[in-house]
Amino acid sequence: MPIDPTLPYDDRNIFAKILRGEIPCTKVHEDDHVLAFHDINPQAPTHVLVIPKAPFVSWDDFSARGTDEQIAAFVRGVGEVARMLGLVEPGYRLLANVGMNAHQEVPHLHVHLFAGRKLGPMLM
Ligand code: IU
Repeated sequence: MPIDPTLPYDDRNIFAKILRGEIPCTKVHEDDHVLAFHDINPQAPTHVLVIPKAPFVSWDDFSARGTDEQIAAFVRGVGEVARMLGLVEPGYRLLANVGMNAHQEVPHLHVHLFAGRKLGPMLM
């Protein structure tokens, strides 16, 4: 079920549990600010989720409340994951769903990173 992104952050969500180590994930990268792991239901040969360690519900919440330092660390982290996985050539796609219409299901900001096949010009 899509979530209501206007609700306050709820640390019972699945990605908060992953961050606390209560639920395992297939980790791709981790630093002080960012965790990246493989999506359990991949939609492309490479489908990685990149999340900030700090509690933000969505891209909207993050862009409004995140500090410049948090935002810079997250943006750099996403780029680093893509470079680390060797995805810059021939390319990759980033996607962040926000709210009901976009079908955001987990109320902790995550950026999807898709790669490994031609993704086409349209929305997935
Ligand atoms: P969405 O943007 O909120 O719709 O994406 C949520 C993603 O989280 C979706 O691609 C799920 O397959 C993925 N996911 C996961 O990787 N591990 C989980 O335990 C759960 C969802 I629940």
